[in-house]
Amino acid sequence: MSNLAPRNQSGAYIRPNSQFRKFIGTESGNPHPPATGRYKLYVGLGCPWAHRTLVVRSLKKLEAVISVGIVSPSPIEGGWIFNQEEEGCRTLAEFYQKAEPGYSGRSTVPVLWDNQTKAIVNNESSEIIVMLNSEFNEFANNPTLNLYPEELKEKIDWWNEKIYHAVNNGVYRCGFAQTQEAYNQACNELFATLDEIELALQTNRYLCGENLTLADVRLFTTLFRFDSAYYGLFKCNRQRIRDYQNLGAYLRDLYQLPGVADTCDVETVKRDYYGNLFPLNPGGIIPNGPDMSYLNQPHDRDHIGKVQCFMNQINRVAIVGGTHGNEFTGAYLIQKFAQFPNLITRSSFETVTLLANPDAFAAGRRYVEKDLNRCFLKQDLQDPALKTYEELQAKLIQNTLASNGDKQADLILDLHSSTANMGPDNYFGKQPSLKLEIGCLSEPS
Ligand SMILES: N[C@@H](CCC(=O)N[C@@H](CS)C(=O)NCC(=O)O)C(=O)O
Repeated sequence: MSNLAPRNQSGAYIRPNSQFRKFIGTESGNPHPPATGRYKLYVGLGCPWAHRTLVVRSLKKLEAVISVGIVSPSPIEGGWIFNQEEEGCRTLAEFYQKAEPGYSGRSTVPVLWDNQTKAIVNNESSEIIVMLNSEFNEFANNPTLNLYPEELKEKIDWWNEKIYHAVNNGVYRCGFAQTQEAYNQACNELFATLDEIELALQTNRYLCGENLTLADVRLFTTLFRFDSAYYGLFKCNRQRIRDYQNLGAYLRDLYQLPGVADTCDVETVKRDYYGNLFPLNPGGIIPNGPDMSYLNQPHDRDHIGKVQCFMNQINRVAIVGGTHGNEFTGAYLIQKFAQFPNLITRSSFETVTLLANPDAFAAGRRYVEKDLNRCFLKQDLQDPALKTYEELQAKLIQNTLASNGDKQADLILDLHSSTANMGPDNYFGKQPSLKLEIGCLSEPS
């Protein structure tokens, strides 16, 4: 176990640092300039760190620019072996030796290899994905995708730091802990962080908002392995990812991004973890389950960032009425809008009690997120030109800004099934600046 997993004095797992840390770049004198057909990635399909590089390669559409060589674990040799011999080497350890005679560190994947200078450029996944994101744009088929934009760097780095320790490496800290205390600490930190992410994903489609970033890629490859490997083998078993409402859907969202599923191989993940970490699974039996086909089910997260973006621009919201057939949607909307500091609620007792009813929430949530366009494009706007959510959003903001002045609310959400019976009193004695009727809704099919 201690060879498999280095530990400190209290039995906690310590991950060794990667040792090849050069960067591909255009600055003069750099022996590794960006080029097509020159660099190769060596990966093991079970490995979450290597998987990050495959995801970014795929999202940036670099398949024709950077080639891939696959290694598989050999329990007998205790390390990676090439599926096809590379540079005259059968094992990854030989390959490291050939590139750097006398190398005494671990022979890990991923490896970014320069075929021209015959050198390992870098073997640290967090740095390789930064290079793949920015250094190959002149050759990439998806050059405009920027997973590490300047304005989000601080936020991305903040999530990365937290998630690396508690989640990416956290699952290994659970699995390789050699004392009860070390396991307890790692497991508590892991689930406290997953809970925190779950909350953030309630109102953000991705970790840093509407845009997919490197922080999501880094989290994804751990989440993808969680239910099939870490939950069982590493004892990360407080709950599965699919049991989290937001994290489960977020995992499906990322899995379904173009090209991502092609990088995922759950059978290899199970075989590599259960079949090769002998001290944790001496019999080497590989479990049959779990059924991961749910990853292809709808994620319903397309609108999440958009709703938040719209809501951020409204200061004062009133919610009125809402007991006749609209309770589900109303309850859910109230929950969403409750984040506004200046919320004025005028909902009736029945609606408020529904806030405590999880089934009602689920129904309201399904409605709002599945069919947001229809939900907001009800007759009160009466503008047939408004066809899309974006057009509606622009109009709403324009209306609310234009009529701010003496109104109590920037936005009044009328949750009655019909406005026919609404007197002035229902709108706080004023005509609303904007009235949205969320009414006569039936469950989406
Ligand atoms: N910090 C490295 C970690 C890479 C790593 O630990 N890879 C594992 C596979 S999941 C490995 O190759 N282990 C072989 C060994 O330690 O001998 C990175 O992110 O690139």
